[in-house]
This record gives sequence, structure tokens and C-alpha cells, in this order.
Amino acid sequence: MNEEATLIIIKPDGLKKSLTGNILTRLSEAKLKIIGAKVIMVGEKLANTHYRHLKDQSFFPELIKYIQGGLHGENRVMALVYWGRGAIGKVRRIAGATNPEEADPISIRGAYGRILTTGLYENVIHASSDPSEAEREIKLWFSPDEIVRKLYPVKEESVSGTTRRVWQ
Ligand code: IDP
Ligand code: MG
Repeated sequence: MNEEATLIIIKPDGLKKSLTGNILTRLSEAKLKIIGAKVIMVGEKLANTHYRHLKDQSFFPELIKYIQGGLHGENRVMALVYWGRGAIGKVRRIAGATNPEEADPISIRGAYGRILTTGLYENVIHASSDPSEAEREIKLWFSPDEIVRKLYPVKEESVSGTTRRVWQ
């Protein structure tokens, strides 16, 4: 198994239902390292870019509303980067299947997810699905200085006299 990083997002329903502690406890079973963590509000641009692979799906507008907190009156999400051997697969297993009804009942999505009457899968967490998606998503959600490990190449960028480190 390769050492790799994966992005996890505790979605607004997870925060609204005070599930953060339970979810982090479940994820700790994977014996991975947390190398980045923050609580943020998701803007429309971030939401659209994150879910760009689903833009032609009928549920896309509601999905964008969901990740921005519009379905729960809760605009916070918690974003985390976990690192270690087989991290992507291990976290996906603990997260469970996309459809909470089909997910293993002891997985996070099986235990805490539900299907809305509109059909949207309200499934509590996001977890990267493969290495290229993990890289794309981590670079989208985190800047290099927010992660305590050198994951991907970085460059310096100057904006009106101040220099900062960005992904190459
Ligand atoms: P994943 O989250 O398991 O990687 P994706 O296909 O990337 O699954 O879908 C992103 C999110 O969109 C899901 O977590 C879920 O909230 C929602 N979703 C995906 N497929 C469906 C569907 O067929 N019906 C309703 N909601 C869906
Ligand atoms: Mg996905």
C-alpha cells in the first residue's frame, strides 16, 4: 500500500448533528495521521469546483446548496487531510457507500446518513475517491502552509509586494 493523502469533509449535517467527535473517533480506527484541519464556510465557487464532475446530474443544484449549508441552516464544514498507507481506501471503507441506504450500517454514512425526500443523499462526510481526485481536492481546499507535510510541489507567488507559497 502506498503512503498517500486523502481529503475528508464533514458536511453541514455532520456539524449540525454534533457528529464531529463521533466521526473523528471512527476515522481514528484507520491509524492515519491528520496533517491538516480547519472549519470553513463553503463559497459557491469552491462548491462548484469541488463537485464539477457531477454538474450534469439532476441533483447538482441541491448538492451545491447542501455543501454550502443551505439545507441545514449551518454554513460550517470541517475539512481534514489524513495521510498514511492506503489512506484513500481505508477512509472510504469507514465512510461507507455513497448511498446511505446501501452503506454498511456500521459505516459513518450507514449510521448517520439519510436520503432526503427530494432524493439527495445526505451522507455526512466527503472522502476522496482516488489518488488524482485526492490531489485535486487537497489543492483546492488547502494552501501549502495549512498542511504539515510536503505533499506536492510548491512555488512562490508575489501579490502586491507580499510573497506567499501556492501549489505549483
Ligand atoms: P462520493 O461522495 O461517495 O464520492 P460522488 O459520486 O462523488 O460520491 O457524489 C458526491 C455527492 O453527491 C455524494 O456524497 C452525495 O451527497 C451526492 N450524490 C451522489 N450521487 C447521488 C445520487 O445518485 N442521488 C443523490 N445524491 C447523490
Ligand atoms: Mg466523490
